[in-house]
Amino acid sequence: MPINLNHEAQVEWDKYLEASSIEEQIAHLERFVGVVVKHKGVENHLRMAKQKLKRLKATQEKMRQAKKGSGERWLVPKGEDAQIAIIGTVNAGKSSILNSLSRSDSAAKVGAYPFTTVKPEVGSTSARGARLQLVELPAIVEGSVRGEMSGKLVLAGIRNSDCVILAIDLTHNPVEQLKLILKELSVGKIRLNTEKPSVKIEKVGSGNIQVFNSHHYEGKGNDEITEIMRTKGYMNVIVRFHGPTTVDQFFDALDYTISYLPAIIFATKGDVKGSKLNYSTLMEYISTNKLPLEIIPVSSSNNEGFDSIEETIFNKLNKIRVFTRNNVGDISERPIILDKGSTIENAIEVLSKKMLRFFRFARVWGKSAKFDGEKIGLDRILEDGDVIQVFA
Ligand SMILES: Nc1nc2c(ncn2[C@@H]2O[C@H](COP(=O)(O)OP(=O)(O)O)[C@@H](O)[C@H]2O)c(=O)[nH]1
Ligand SMILES: [Mg+2]
Repeated sequence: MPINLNHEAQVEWDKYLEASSIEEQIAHLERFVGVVVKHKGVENHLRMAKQKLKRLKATQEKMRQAKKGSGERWLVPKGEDAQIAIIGTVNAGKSSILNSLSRSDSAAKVGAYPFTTVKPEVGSTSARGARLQLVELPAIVEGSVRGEMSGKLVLAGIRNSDCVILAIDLTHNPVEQLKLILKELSVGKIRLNTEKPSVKIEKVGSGNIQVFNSHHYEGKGNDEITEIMRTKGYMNVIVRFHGPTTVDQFFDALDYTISYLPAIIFATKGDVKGSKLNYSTLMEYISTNKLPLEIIPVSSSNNEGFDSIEETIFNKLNKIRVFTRNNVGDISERPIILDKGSTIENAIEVLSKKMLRFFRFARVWGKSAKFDGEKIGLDRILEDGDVIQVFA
């Protein structure tokens, strides 16, 4: 053990040697690399530490993959442009929604008794060419987050999706169902229709905790920010606020395990007597509590409320559909699916990387075009429904 380490680095090194788990070893090695004062005498030591760190991280990743393979066996792999999870309490009408939305014949069986769905049921539909995979997950119950009724897998299934349909049964206690689901999801670190906090955190080698734009922070200022970061174990980081941030949002920003997902409530069984009253009770609860949730009333029995619902779902995804046109003017049936704000360069990357190398110009029709067939370069931002033709 070299004796020319600075005190802080020595402490971290000792803790690394005593650590009992791979996570702890990684944490202390990372801190060691961050705090060590560099000079010729420690060069070899530092190199060795970095190599160990690399190996430990590789091992950790392997363990993580192995766990995924065994623990979450029934996660439905994403096979389409987007995956939509249908969730709700027992008998809420999830399978019926899946059936009403699905275009395939292999739709789910609907049972008139609880606990029908013990593993996901899968269907599919499309929204102007974009393929939506529908996954009905087993019911959410009190204690899902602790693992009741395969709850851990249900939550993993939700996190794996791109959008959530929340089935709420209008024939009894809709507010209780919503509260239960939101509680389980909140403890399970899933946030619905919530923007990610406007905070960027960047780990750096040294320099303690540096805060920028703290006027956006709605708590008690710089000292509080630094204090919170310290108690969470952060040492050398740059914290940058990009917009208004409450204390709760700041805590969320420090937690990388939180999932943010778009969601829509489907209020089911609207044909049943008494459902209208329950519907207004639910609406009132949502508006009084300013919940960022919209409700679509549906009836699977009467097939009501499902008109152009695929468009509504697609619009929640923050994605755009871009169609391609060939040299004889035919337009593709299937669009390329891109994140909102994508450019024509992003579209071509999906089509063919080779094409990008030989790109000369493109033409565009649709919302982003100033006129039909406008000639554009790589940086044009595309809009949903645009048609492009690429010349290479
Ligand atoms: N009247 C009526 N009954 C419905 C409707 N949707 C579902 N149900 C009934 O509610 C029960 C549970 O439906 P299901 O879709 O299996 O719920 P899941 O357990 O959430 O999948 C079944 O008896 C369905 O026939 C609806 O729109 N109207
Ligand atoms: Mg079901």
